[in-house]
Amino acid sequence: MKKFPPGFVWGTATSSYQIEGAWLEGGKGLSIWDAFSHTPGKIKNHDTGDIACDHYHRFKDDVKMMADMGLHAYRFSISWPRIQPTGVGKANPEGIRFYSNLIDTLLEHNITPWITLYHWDLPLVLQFEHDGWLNPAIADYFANYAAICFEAFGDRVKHWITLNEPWCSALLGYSIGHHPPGRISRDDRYRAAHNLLRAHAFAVEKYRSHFQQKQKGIIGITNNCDWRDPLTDSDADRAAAERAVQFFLGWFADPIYKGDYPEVMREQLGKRLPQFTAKEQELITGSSDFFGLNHYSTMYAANAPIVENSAIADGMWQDQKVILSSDPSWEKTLMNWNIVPEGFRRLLQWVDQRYGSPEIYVTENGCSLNDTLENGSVNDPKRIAFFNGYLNAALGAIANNVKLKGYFAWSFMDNFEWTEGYAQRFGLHFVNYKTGERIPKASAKWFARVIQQNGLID
Ligand code: PNW
Repeated sequence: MKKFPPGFVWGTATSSYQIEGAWLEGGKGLSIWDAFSHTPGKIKNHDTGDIACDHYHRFKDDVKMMADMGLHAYRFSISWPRIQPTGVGKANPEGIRFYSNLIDTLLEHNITPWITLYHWDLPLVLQFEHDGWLNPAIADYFANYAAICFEAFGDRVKHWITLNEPWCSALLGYSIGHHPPGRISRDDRYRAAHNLLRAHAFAVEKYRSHFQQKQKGIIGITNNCDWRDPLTDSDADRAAAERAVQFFLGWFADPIYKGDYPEVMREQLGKRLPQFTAKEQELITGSSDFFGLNHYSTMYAANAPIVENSAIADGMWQDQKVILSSDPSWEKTLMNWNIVPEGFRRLLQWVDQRYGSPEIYVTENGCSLNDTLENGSVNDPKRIAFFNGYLNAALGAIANNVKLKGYFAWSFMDNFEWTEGYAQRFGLHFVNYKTGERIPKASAKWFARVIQQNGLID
């Protein structure tokens, strides 16, 4: 039988900047995404998150729709500048009130809140006065902000995620400049990543020493990783694929599960890779109660001893000595991401093996398609096939003893897809951005049925 084990957590996920809107309401400060999206040329069609899905005003209806789907859990993020408008100092009561109401509404509908503390919307003041993630002091600022949240919400919230995808923050923000602060640099990604990891560790330390015993929640981090399959069976390509995954996920998960960056990164990068102090190492080792994993796609990796003249010369692949490619037979999403469910199974098993069988929660997985509203409904068979394929792959991993405990579809509804603006639709619900109306897609009904059948899939 193709059935998920009892107790499996079924949820959907979103993030603050992508859905809330209300960018100047409720005493909120500006974030780096407010500034970036208002900078001409950065976002497709000049889209911004100013209004987005207007979730700030519509959250009660959204929670009702989640309840209609039978969701067990909802993963959302808190906008740091809604809580601390300048990133430091006293909490903004209106910000606290908004999330407090959201949490209460979820609990009234028996939906468990999973909170991400940082999904990329850094208070702008921390960027321009303090140099964002390049400043070591940010780890303390983040821990202080986290403590405000534990204090205000921890009586009702038992599932915490410190950071969403620090790989994206470091690489897209400080290496290729696609995300704010828009830096293009060879080494800043490693420095930003280092402070992201320190910030995570400091926040977890705060939770464990002041809140966890009383509040009895769990805390972890969510990392993202695409899978890398060797292009050929050669030893060199196999080693390249392994190296690529270590540079992707090992970069962030090795420090947490093993106390330091992967050996292969140290070998390739030498002094370019920062060092943890002994005290930091102690804090970071074992700093996640579960393994949060976001996964979207797969590519081939081939060994590339010299890639200085390569077309993919953003530096990251040069550091890895890897060249990526796709199989022409793979189907693609609207983001041009390859649909390869088998890669998901392999990744889950890789995590299981490398990190000693941790409990894994897939906190994002999904696809963007060219959805259209026709006669009041949205038919998205390709998304249903996507979920069906990836969930079957997940079942394959579970059959191999991987401790996968939950799955959050990305996303509850169409939303602001970063530099792509509203040109991408990842949602289970179609959003009409003119009227704000949400319409369940066929995939939402399919997903609801899976939950209703206690995790039985086709
Ligand atoms: C994730 N990549 O971003 C984010 O957590 C979401 O906010 C986002 O909407 C979703 O995935 C879809 O993009 C990613 O380049 C951005 O591998 C880039 C990558 C992966 C995830």
